Amino acid sequence: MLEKEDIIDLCEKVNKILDNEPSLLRLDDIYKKILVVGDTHGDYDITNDIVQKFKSENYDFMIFLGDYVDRGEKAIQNINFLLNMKIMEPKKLILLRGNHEFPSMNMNYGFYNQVFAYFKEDFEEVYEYYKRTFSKLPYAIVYNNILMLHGGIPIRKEGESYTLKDIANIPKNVQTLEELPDIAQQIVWNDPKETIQQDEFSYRGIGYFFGLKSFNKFMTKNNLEYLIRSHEAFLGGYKTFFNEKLISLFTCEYYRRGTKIAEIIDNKINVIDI
Ligand SMILES: [Mn+2]
Repeated sequence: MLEKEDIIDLCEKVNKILDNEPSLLRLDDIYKKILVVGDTHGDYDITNDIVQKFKSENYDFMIFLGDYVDRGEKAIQNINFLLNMKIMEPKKLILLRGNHEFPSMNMNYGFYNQVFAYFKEDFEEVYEYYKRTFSKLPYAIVYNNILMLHGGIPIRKEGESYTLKDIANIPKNVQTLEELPDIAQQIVWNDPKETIQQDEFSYRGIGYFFGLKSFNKFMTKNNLEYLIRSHEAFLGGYKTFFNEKLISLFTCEYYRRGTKIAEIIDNKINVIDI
């Protein structure tokens, strides 16, 4: 049985680690064997399977692309397990922020209610700790010519593309979606779309769809070749876009559309089963 004090202790320990991580991380190429994981949305069982695979097959590094809570039933277990892993392996695990690591989402998609059901009279205090920890998660990571983030590349409506430096300059500790700068909102919400060239407003009501031209412009400007992202549940657990330069992964069972992860070995990306 978890107590309020356990969550406070867990979050405070993780916060100390996350406070040293910038909004944009750069992964050293001394790491040769990397796992990349899409949305897990409270699917603790699959997260556990992935961590076992990571250990038994001697991967060097593991990146989760966000959306740890909401939707699935075991969200408290899932996030606690990942935060514990982060404390044990701070240099081998990166947890990026997804669009569900925000209070307005948690209030509507399950996590807030799960925290209430479990912690009863302590729930507000417990939720405050999770909320603060979520605000310290980084937004993106670069490994050689591969960029990884939750939703999509950010679109600048006028002038030049955003740069990696702009991503690096996103302030940390912003707790709500409403206070988040546009570039960071887009990173956690945007989606690729093959049938447009540039970009258009998203049906989601927040963020944009981006097409091939906008994608190429951003990638060229930043000397990048591949983008690995999550955020959408495609049949089979993954989908590629833009001549296979964008790989979209989804890793939880919630929608029953299939689960996939990716491995990067010697800078080559393979989509694999889990
Ligand atoms: Mn998402």
